[in-house]
Amino acid sequence: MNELVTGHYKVVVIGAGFGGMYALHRLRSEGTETICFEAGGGVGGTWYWNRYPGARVDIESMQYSYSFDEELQQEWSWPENFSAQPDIERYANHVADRFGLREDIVFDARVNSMRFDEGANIWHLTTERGDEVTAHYVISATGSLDATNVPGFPGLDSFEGDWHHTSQWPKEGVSFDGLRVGVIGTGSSGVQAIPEIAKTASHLHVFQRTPAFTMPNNNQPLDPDYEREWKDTYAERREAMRTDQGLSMFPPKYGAILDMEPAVREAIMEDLYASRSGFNLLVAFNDTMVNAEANELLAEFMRNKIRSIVTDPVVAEKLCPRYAIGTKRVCLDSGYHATYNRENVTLVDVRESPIEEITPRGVRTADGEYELDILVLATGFDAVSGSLTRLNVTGVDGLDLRDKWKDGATNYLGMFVAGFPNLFMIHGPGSPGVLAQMIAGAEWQVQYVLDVIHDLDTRRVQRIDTTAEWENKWDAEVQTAASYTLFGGTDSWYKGANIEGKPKSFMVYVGGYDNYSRRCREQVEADYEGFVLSP
Ligand code: NA7
Repeated sequence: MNELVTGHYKVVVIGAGFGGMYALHRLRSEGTETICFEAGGGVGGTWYWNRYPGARVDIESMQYSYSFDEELQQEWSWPENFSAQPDIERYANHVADRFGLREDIVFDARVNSMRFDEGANIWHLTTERGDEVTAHYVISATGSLDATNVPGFPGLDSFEGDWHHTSQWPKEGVSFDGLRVGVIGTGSSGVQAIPEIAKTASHLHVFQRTPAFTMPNNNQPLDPDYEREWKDTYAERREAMRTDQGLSMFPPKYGAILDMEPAVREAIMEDLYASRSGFNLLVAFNDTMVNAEANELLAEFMRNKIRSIVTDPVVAEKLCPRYAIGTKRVCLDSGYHATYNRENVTLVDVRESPIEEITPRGVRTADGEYELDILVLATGFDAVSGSLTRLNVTGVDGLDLRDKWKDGATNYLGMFVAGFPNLFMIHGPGSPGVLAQMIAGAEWQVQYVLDVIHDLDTRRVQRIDTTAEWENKWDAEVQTAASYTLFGGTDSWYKGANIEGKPKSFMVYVGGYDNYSRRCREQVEADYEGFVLSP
């Protein structure tokens, strides 16, 4: 759709990633007047933007896909167990075409303001390219990892080579052939990109501030028998996922690691490390995320793996993370640590010698200047809340969402914000979002939001809001759930600690999707306890 859009819609959806596409599909199927604004030039959201080399999903593709349409899940074939970005983008495009979604998606249309009209109970939305619409309801499906974090390195603009952030990767690709490359950042994006870049760069310098725990994905082409097994029993498997804490299916759990004889636990860990996904290790035991001693057993097992792979013992120690495993997002990799055995790869510890500036010729740390032809920033995101605050949202009494959230992204049930009526967040702060299988989570939340909208229609309610009191109660539940785990002890993007000046408050509900979905339903069933409904 190219022409500028004006007019009134019952529901405006923001974002055509997996959450937004599903919301749009459901709304269109039931004949609701709706439209979707998408900042990118195509569908896929996070999977549209993050097209850096090596970008790959960390949940098996047979799971990380839509469950809402049996024909769709039967007809689609994934090439690998853990599909790469181009295949996930291809899938997103297939879904958009198959369900005719493009008709109602406005591409290259970044929403740049949203204002609530209290008299009329409608939202006014504008986009950067000039669309102006009103909507009774807004579903924001803007993603958890959307607002790019470019740290304010002095001198970045003076760099004479090209630089790219992994989440805004040029569509035409980037050649590293014979170039001196620098990568800053060793989270999931860096860990995935580094082995790929090292293959063709003349030299790669990796600027690491905090090493990541990363496990092998043991990726393989999808075995047709395995695919058949899944497809023959998709319905049961999806049902099992829906009742799982993380909306995922992992191999059986083994109980408490602390109760095990050393030889037994070593054998289990070795088995899982070599399994279809090393990630299985992270969820195998019921005490590793709640007990520091248990966590350390798993962490040390992983450190020993690094020591066994990386031949230079000094480099190996620098690559060993010291925080509790799992409290920062664990990465899944394809040969990450072995990359440091290559002649053309050098690890620079910028915790030891911080980056002082970017110069026209490269990166200067406290140790000296590293000359580079090209620079890659794998420095992450203003995660979870950043994609919402940058929409410029103004609620009741002219309240700016940025001001509202200056001390923390308070919300109710991870979907509602007091003073911002008729706005529903998909994967918002306070929901399990990034710690559950995100496509399944979006399907659940969209269903919930549509049920609420239907119910409001039946009750002839015009406006749904919540209160600061209930936001505080929900925040207490979110923080209490986190306090039973080791998450809170580490500075991570889960609690906003990666962005200077962002309030540190844990933004993800870690009590499990089973509890989360029950709590969301309970509050509606208790005659909308915690909500303010206005006729
Ligand atoms: P992450 O996980 O936030 O990683 C960003 C990395 O960049 C991390 O290693 C940071 O170190 C590093 N970083 C950030 N700012 C700086 C500065 N100023 N100097 C040096 N290093 C810096 O983002 P990703 O894109 O890798 O992954 C995001 C999610 O995508 C991931 O969790 C998966 O869910 C998929 P730090 O740890 O802050 O010391």
